[in-house]
Amino acid sequence: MAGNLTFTMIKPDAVRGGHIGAILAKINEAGFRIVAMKYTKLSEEKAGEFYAVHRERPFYGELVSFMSSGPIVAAALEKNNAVDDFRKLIGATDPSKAEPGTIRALFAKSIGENAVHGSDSDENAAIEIAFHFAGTEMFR
Ligand code: IDP
Ligand code: MG
Repeated sequence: MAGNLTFTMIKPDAVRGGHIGAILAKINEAGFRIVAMKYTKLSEEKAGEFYAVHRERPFYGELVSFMSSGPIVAAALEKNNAVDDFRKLIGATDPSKAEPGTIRALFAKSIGENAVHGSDSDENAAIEIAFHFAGTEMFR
């Protein structure tokens, strides 16, 4: 059975662009409920840890420095089929390939600075939520 939680970050490019409110509105309109949220900044160390699975990729250094370049909004979201439905809402990693109307098509600048993160599996959603939030910070 598909899980009902996913994890997102509004990335530094979208925060700098003033898109926090518009992105949260799209998330709510699509039927996701915010169960945890914080406005925070990742240290280089924390960004490196979060993206450790991409350690061997050529863009890892760039990704870590981008993700620690400014504040982010981190949130846990609840909806039936949350992981897949959220990936549909955000669109492809490369905004030039993202479906019209998706968050990345609307707000992303490039394949690296692509406005939002979305978990890719129920297992990773649980890991990523636990990375950012204590149980006492979640309201389900
Ligand atoms: P996803 O965010 O759509 O799941 P992943 O392949 O998991 O995409 O990559 C994680 C993040 O790494 C992307 O969201 C993006 O910020 C960055 N990234 C992915 N591919 C590239 C690339 O080719 N160049 C620069 N950054 C990239
Ligand atoms: Mg990914």
